[in-house]
Amino acid sequence: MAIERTLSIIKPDATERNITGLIVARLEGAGLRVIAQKRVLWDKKDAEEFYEMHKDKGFFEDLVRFMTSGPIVLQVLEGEDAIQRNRSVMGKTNPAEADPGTIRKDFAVSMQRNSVHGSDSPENANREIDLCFKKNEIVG
Ligand code: FUP
Repeated sequence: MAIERTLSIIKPDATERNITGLIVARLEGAGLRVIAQKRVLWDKKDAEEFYEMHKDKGFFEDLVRFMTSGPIVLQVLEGEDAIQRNRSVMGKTNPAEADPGTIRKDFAVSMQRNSVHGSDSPENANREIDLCFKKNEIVG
């Protein structure tokens, strides 16, 4: 398996409930290494640019409002098969459909307040990492 990097976000519903450490423990327990991390507050433009692939969807405005409603934690995760590995530990988008033991099953509140984001392809991982981090913020 190739060593990959992926972009992870701990969303406002999780920072609000003070469970970022619990989520990082799940990621690390799944064999992923946090090689960059920062807590930020996105403005509307940041969220719209990050989620631009969803701009025509009915949920876009609500998603942007939610993602700017409080602090988020941006991370670059590294590990074997990191993109798929992170998606597996996250669980399905809708927590009601997520498998037992996944982050979304155990922590998410709803489809929107679903605690974490993870890149879904190598192309999106590169794009999202470049959007969120400068090269010198990724320190291994
Ligand atoms: P995921 O890759 O699992 O984060 O899911 P998507 O890229 O399909 O969706 C991005 C975010 O939009 C989700 F995390 C939550 C939100 N969303 C909704 O609020 N309603 C929907 O019907 C679909 C997605």
